[in-house]
Amino acid sequence: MLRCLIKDFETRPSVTHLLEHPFIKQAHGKDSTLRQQLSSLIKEQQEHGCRRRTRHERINTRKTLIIESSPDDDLVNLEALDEETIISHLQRRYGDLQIYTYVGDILIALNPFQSLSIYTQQFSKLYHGVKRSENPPHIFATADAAYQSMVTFSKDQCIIISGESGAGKTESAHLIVQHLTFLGKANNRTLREKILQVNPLLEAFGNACTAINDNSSRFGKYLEMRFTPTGAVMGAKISEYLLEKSRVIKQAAGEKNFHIFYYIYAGLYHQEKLVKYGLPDKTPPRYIDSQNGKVMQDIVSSKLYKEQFDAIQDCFRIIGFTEEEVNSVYRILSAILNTGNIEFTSITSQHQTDKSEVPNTQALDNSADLLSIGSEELQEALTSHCVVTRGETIIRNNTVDKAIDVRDAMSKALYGRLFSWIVNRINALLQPDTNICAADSGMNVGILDIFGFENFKKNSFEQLCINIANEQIQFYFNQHIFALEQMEYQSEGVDASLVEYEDNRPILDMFLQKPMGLLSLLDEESRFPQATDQTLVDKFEDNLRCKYFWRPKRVELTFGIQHYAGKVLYNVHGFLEKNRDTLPADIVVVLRTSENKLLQQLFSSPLTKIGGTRTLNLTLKHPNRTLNLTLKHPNSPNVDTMEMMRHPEETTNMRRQTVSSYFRYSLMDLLSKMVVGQPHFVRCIKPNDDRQALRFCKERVVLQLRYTGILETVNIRRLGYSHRILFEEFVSRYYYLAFRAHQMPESSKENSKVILEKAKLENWSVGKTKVFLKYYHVEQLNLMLREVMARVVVLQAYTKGWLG
Ligand code: AD9
Ligand code: MG
Repeated sequence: MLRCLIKDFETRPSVTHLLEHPFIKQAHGKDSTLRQQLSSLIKEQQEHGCRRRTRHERINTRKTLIIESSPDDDLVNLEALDEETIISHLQRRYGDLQIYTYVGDILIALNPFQSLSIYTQQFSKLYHGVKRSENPPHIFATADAAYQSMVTFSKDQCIIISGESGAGKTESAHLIVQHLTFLGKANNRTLREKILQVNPLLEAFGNACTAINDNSSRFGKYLEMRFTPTGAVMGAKISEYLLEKSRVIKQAAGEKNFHIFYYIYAGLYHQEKLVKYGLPDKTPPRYIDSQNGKVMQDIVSSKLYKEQFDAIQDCFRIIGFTEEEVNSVYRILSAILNTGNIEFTSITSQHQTDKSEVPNTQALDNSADLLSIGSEELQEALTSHCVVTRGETIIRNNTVDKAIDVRDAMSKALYGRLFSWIVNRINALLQPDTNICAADSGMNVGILDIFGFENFKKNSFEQLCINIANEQIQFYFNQHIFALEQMEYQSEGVDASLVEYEDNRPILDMFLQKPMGLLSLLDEESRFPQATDQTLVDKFEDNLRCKYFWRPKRVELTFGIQHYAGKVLYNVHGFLEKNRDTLPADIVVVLRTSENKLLQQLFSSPLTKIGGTRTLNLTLKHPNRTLNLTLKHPNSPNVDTMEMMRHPEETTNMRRQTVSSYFRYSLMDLLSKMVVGQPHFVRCIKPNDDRQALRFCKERVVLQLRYTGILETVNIRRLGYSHRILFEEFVSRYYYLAFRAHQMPESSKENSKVILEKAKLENWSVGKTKVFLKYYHVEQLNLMLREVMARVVVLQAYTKGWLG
């Protein structure tokens, strides 16, 4: 028992829960060494917990860290709040390499486009359980705020990182995980190391070089880190969203395939194992050679790719994948590359027209061998298909074009399923250890890092999905910062100036509404075999009559959308096929015959059923805000069918599940995960489009500040109350600050005021049922509470005679 108490002291900054500890209540303990340990820990906590060293003391003791916090760390403290002042302020800070700035409790992160030495362990120590104003703004401070809030109030937290492509979301997510693993200092070092390997591994498979970002996330990721009630990290879980599978088979000019393909090709080349994996060593496989041969030299001569390959091997090993599993992964990746090299030619005979065949079977044989399936069966499934009419099965030939489509569909399916399998496997390997703590007694910090808003020269279905997801995140931000705020002030009769903001709900409705939203129209058109790109864009034009949609006059097959982040032109070429995302049943049947265990798993799921048409109501419940907001997206799929819908393309025998309906569901699923936690926002900003260090392009920054609502946020954070707590909760949480421990005062407005006055806070307000606080009040109250509690514990320890 004593040992457990000591662990609590070490891991948990707040000592509140210790008062309820049976050990404190009925002191007994025979082990004198442990008692001594406890007594010194209590003393230590007394020194560091009750009176932390001031900022100057710390700076003096750590001469290497020349860091200063100042009032202008927070835009809310600026005297003038006009756009020009805010921009100049951010520009000056950026010039001083102060890339982080607060807007109240929101963190703005300007991409430095250079390595900074502010993420070392020394900094981790500095941003650990201290008042935010003691240090300059930092991504670690946001992670620390989420962690402290989770531990103190035993509530789930959620860190939402947003910003356009290349703004720094993924880097920020890494840094948050790094700091959280530091804070959640589990005794289990291995677990910490495993968690740190997750991001690099997933990025190898899910990131790629685009025209905007060399390491662009091509999937959305929600990483939940799980902690014990005392704040020790105990596991992690990833949810992935909408991997851009089409990249496997084709990349836009100047872009590349997923990183892993280059890593594996370079790695196997240097290990002289290309032959073992059936890969050609003169010209690289077509899927990774978008520049017709030029890439070969880059891949094999790049030290980076080879090093990354070694690093990925380490990631697999540290996380706990078996050698057999890793080998299977390499075999499937090599099989995909070989599949891409399968060519078809057309043969016409008297009886059969437009039949395709594989003239050179080398790539086909390699692919079949790597997948442990029969080469002839694979060829059959690529060049023909079964049709069942009136109970009879007829075999029809595939044309060359059709065979190419089937080949590419197979590659995409293989990669998509492999990716999902890797995620599931990581989740299994990082599952919380229920020996440490019952699975349901832990708490989470979730970190959201999705693909950022994109606007290329040519935008397709993938950009549309990415940008809709960003609309949804922006909507969620608006709900928290503005809408809930305004509604609640009104209902509680609290005076606060209402702030105007750009509500993007109409745009989101235009996409998601049923039956006339853009995604529904796309689904409807995808069901007609005769539909073409032209009929699709005409359908959009006929039905989407709102100011956010337009059809440019002289540009064929194109439509424009006025997104919250700017205008984007989309080319509908290939929309229907991408949305249908069909994988012929013949291919599934062949792949299921594989002798490879991993492949069997990937294709073993039974044919899936489409989700129900129940309405999914989401309720935004902020821990401190009990006002509920219901987001209705009619006819969203039934929650229970979520797992079954992971692979929409298999629904051959039933109503077909399209990518867009799966995507719509994924968005709902993501939101439902996010709304259970208390949100913390990080807004990443890209200071220039040339990825240049220290270049601050005013126009680009202003634009991002405008469309993300940061300018309005400055106002509302200054004038408004970011925290509102029911009297009941407030009094029970903070009564120690004004009453004696045994008093248990009544949960009333009056007693809430007594506590606030006693704490000497200013500018708060009380409504009909709640206390309204500024973002900095909560921090001050918690710090005071921690100090008081530490004193109580020490006092009790003295009373029980442990320290005497
Ligand atoms: V995308 O939507 O996935 O295309 P992100 O994730 O917003 O995008 P990312 O984190 O990948 O952008 O950052 C782009 C590049 O900016 C990185 O590869 C780094 O070179 C650079 N970057 C971003 N943040 C930092 C940082 N804190 N320190 C140093 C950074 N470099
Ligand atoms: Mg990213």
